[in-house]
Amino acid sequence: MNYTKCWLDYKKLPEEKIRSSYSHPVLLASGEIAETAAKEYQMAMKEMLGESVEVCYEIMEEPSVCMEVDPEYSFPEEKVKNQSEVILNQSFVIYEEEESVIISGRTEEALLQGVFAFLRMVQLDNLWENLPYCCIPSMPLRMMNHWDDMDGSIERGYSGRSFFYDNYEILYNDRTEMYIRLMASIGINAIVINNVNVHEKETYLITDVYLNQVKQYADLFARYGIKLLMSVNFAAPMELGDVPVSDPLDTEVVKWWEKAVAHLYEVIPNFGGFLVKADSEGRPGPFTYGRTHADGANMLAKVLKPYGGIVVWRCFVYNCGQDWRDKKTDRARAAYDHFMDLDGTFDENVILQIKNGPMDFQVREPVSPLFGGLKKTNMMLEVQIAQEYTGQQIDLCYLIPMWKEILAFDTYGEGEGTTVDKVVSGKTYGQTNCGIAGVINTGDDENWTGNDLAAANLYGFGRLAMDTGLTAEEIATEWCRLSLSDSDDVTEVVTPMLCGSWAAYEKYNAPLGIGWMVTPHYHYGPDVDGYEYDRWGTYHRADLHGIGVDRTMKGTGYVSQYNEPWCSIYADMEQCPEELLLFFHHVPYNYRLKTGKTLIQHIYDTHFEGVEEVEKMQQQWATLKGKVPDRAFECVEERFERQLANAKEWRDRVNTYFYRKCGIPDEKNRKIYE
Ligand code: GCV
Repeated sequence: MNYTKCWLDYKKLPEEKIRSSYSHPVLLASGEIAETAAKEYQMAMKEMLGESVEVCYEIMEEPSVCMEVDPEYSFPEEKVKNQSEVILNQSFVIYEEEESVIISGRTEEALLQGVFAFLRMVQLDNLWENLPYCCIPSMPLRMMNHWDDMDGSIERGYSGRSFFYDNYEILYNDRTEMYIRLMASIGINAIVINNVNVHEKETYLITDVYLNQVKQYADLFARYGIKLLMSVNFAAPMELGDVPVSDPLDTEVVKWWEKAVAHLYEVIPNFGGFLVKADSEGRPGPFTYGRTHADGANMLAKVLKPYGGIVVWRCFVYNCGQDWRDKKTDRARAAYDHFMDLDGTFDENVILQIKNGPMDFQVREPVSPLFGGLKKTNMMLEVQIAQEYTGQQIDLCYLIPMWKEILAFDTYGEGEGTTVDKVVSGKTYGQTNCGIAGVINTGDDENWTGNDLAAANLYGFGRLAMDTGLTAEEIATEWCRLSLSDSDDVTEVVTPMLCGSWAAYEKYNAPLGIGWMVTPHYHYGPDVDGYEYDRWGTYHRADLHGIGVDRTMKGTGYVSQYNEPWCSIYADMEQCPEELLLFFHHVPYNYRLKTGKTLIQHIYDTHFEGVEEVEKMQQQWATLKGKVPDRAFECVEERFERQLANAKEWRDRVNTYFYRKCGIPDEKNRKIYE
């Protein structure tokens, strides 16, 4: 085995923590997912008790752990209010009955989730204080997006190569099974197995060349209650068939898809659906034929509908051939401009997948205004677990605090309190085809995520999707105790380190929401003007007087895409949240921030502080030698060295850049290169 078990590396329980019921699992349910639940129980207990346990299929006299499916189970009144049947069918409860424990799920999928939760709590030693434990998942869909390419590379992958593909072959081995166990254990219920950028060769995934092997994945996923989905190329009828166009309203095109999908479901009856990146960064789409994204998505949706499939359609649509001289065209506006007018025109089995911000997973962005705009459309929030712009799993950047902020953002879509969390979970508008998707950060590295600490983001994504009420600290501590060490000495260092790492990263990165300033294409390390005169629409507009993009009504008008009061708040330099100041305004270097500091002094200070914070994290990590597994210790130690070098490079490049632009010296006379 050349991979770790991450948070499923169950440790032996101390004798005094073992209950006799643990040795007597009873399964009162049938079906392959229920069998998986029992198998997971056995595997975990073998480690935790140090001996194998037999599963019994009838009620026992002795105290037992009873796993059952009860479709009628009625959850407490206050918990089920406003919950859809879709969510309730994913819900479970764990309670004590005399000396036994009952794990009861409304469905087999829910039971499996209940068993994972039970095992987690036993391992964390907090089971009994939490009983009765009732879990009603926050998000109906909790989806992973892989950007794995079939040649075995991973677009924006920072932890080795794909464990799904190599050289246009599909891989299937014990690692695949470990992977799916990890996913199911954190509540994932849908996985897209290939990159959204589907190039010609990759389109063959939907053909007989690969379908039987894809079926093997789909069947494995299904045993864990997870649906398999696939990214498809909108021009597949042209690339694979002899149809001369991909016009969604062309009958030949529709027929091509109908045939392809009918065959797909013949081979894989439990197939989940398609993910589509269309008219974006060179990918084909309906625009070529003067059609809308609703025309494109609905065409596929109608074809998939008879089989129960869904279409997840990305809103990451913008002009990537922009002229930097043009100050009116604003990439930030693009998603809203393209999709807002289509609200209410998408079929029921279409979900729009919307990136958290209007640009592209920067260290700081405002929340996409589409979440406050769309009301009659199924929506899904897309976040990036893979740390493309947030340190590439070299630098530590625990992203749960960022995602928590995004989920808690009040869109005012239906007045005060319409948070993103409520919108994408379906609570505001009553949708059930909705939820959250994460671009996954895994690869075939031994520890799955390159940096061992980056696995906290993976774990946290799933836990948050199941329960958005969990705090970033709770998730960090849980992950640390399950994956690194249960000792307080370790969690007391690791939890605050994780929780402060996004803020530290932001300090030495591009300032106050302006984003970018990264090395083009690679997106690691600084290059302040790297994208400034390029075609991607990602400008900071720094000159000798100031920096930032005017997105007010005098500028690009982007602020108008927000509901009030955000529109007015963002438009006003004095009221605009400072962490987003340069996203919304072109600000003079001598502008005074709320701290009393000038903008330029703030930039200098935060860049020095960022490096100091990395040095501190590095020193703290050094104290854990011998307290966490050696392999993890060494891996993270080496990453911190690289992070420190990166932070210094960011500090010096950014500070020098601005010093050269404005000529204003650092008030504290620290070293700024000239
Ligand atoms: C998969 C950014 C990334 C691309 C990615 C794209 C997307 O532009 O740099 O690698 O492509 O986002 O989300 O589609």
